[in-house]
Amino acid sequence: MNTIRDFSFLCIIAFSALSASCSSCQSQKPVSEPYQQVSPDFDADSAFSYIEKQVSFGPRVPMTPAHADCGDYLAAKLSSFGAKVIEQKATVKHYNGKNIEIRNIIGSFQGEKEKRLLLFAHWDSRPFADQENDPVKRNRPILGADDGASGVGVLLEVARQLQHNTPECGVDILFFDLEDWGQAEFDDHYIPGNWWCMGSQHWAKAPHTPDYKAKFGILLDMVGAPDATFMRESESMRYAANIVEKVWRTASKMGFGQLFIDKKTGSIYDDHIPVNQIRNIPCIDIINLKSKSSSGFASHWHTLDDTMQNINKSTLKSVGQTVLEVIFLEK
Ligand code: AHN
Ligand code: ZN
Repeated sequence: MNTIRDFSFLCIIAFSALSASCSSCQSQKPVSEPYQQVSPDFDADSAFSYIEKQVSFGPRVPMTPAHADCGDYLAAKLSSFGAKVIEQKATVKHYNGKNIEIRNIIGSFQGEKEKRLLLFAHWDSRPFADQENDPVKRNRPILGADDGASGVGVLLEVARQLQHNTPECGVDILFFDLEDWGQAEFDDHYIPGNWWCMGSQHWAKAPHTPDYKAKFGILLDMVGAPDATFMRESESMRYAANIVEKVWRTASKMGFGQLFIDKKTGSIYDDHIPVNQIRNIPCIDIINLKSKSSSGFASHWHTLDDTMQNINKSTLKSVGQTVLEVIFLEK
């Protein structure tokens, strides 16, 4: 590998070129970053405000007014960015025997393009904080600033950028519903079934356009924490190792290697699984995993601490800029 040598070589070239052309203008700083970004600048303040807005509705538990209002906000926002919005509504049977009305929200850019990329996140939030020890606390719904709203907030900012900047590929941004109503850990009776990711399971069986295809997909789940670490998740590696490679390499080139770590982790059942297995679209999951915690997730996961306190602009920037760059590099 000549990477380090090539890197310093490029730095020297860049620096000498700059000093030569800029000998009289003292105000300009020398640029030592050799990587030439092709994507527009991702605005982390903007992404942060979209997360705040979702959280301001309260917990977005399906079949509640806060959920309905937030859904309206997300659809209106995508539409305001010039996306063609389709809402997929359905009723699914849940483990508690109840029928739950779900709403997957899709915003498409350049719908006529055959080559498409799929970006997705879940927009619902968990009805109970079952990682809390206190029985009173664990029955309360979580705010899901990180678990849910962060991925959606980053993708809304991506959508805002796509309003004024046009990549080669068409882009579909998909907000899945009912990801996070898997059976509570405090439930005594385990009911066999696939109760996580029900919105994506539904969509994968019946996509919003018949026979929907995309070159590949990227799922963002819990991408806001200050100390986030993104590792190469096993199912992403199984179905889409080349996409993991592309995304992690891009992140590292852009200087985000601290977060996008070169390490493989175990499997997560997340929205990328139905999309991989049922739709055969190679998909990866960018998800904050913690190898030292017993759950494998961050300490605020499925607790009442999943609030704006755990959202960090620098993490949002790393993820958002990486995703934008991958989109704009794709031909
Ligand atoms: C399971 O815990 C089985 N899957 C994690 C998917 C998830 C929940 N992502 C966010 N919340
Ligand atoms: Zn969750």
